[in-house]
Amino acid sequence: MFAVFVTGTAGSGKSLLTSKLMQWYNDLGAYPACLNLDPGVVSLPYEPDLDVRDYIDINDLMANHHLGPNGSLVVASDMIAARLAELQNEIDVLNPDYLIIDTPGQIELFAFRASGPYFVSNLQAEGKAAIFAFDAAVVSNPINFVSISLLAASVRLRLKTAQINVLTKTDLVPEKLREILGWSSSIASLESALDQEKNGEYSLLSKDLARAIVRGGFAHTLIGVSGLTMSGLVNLSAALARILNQGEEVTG
Ligand SMILES: Nc1nc2c(ncn2[C@@H]2O[C@H](COP(=O)(O)OP(=O)(O)O)[C@@H](O)[C@H]2O)c(=O)[nH]1
Ligand SMILES: [Mg+2]
Repeated sequence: MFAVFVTGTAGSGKSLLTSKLMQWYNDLGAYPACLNLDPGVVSLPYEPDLDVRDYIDINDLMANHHLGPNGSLVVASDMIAARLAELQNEIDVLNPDYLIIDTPGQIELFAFRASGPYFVSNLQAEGKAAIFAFDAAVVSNPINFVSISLLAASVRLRLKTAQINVLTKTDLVPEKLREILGWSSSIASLESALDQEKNGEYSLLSKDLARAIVRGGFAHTLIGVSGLTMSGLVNLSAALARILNQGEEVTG
């Protein structure tokens, strides 16, 4: 089994991408399964095969521990690691080719508390990869692009696993798409976009950060995908196969 963690900021398209990866691998003839790790999610664009909400009930936490919605989400996230053994049993029974793991809406609950990195390192799988979603609607401005790139690098440092950076919602930015992808593959084009920013102080600061990200080896060409049209899924699954299985897709 190969495990794919789908991470990114709230609303960046993680859950829709999870559902499309399921569809993609099903269409290939492989056996994918999906795990929802978001204890607070109300509705999902897919039917999870495994669901942390079966183990942790946010409403119970709020009622029994006198917590508000945010406090209960924090406690719930911390409880996820404690339920890993039970989840692992359920995963082993299903024994899928690919386990697609949709992570909590708020990235800090997964990546920046203890339980997410614990879960990533202790889940038993033949290969593991993380996807980090760059929301095209957010990163169409070069300063935002640098800011989200920093967050992606930070998640990489926390999860300590191979990571693929993906540009989601490409269908929303048809005119800007080539330019945004260009920023991810060429520091010169990112710097020239930052030069055109009106605020000189933030332009300079962003350029320094962008260079540090490149120097640190955190900059990778983004793979553009759309959860609406499924464009780019072929490139994403090829990139995942390179990390997980020496380039081989599992086709059933
Ligand atoms: N146009 C478009 N909308 C998207 C795409 N991916 C997600 N969305 C929308 O963006 C919103 C947030 O997506 P969701 O998958 O729930 O994000 P999550 O919070 O990261 O799980 C939803 O309204 C989705 O329908 C995409 O590729 N294209
Ligand atoms: Mg979601």
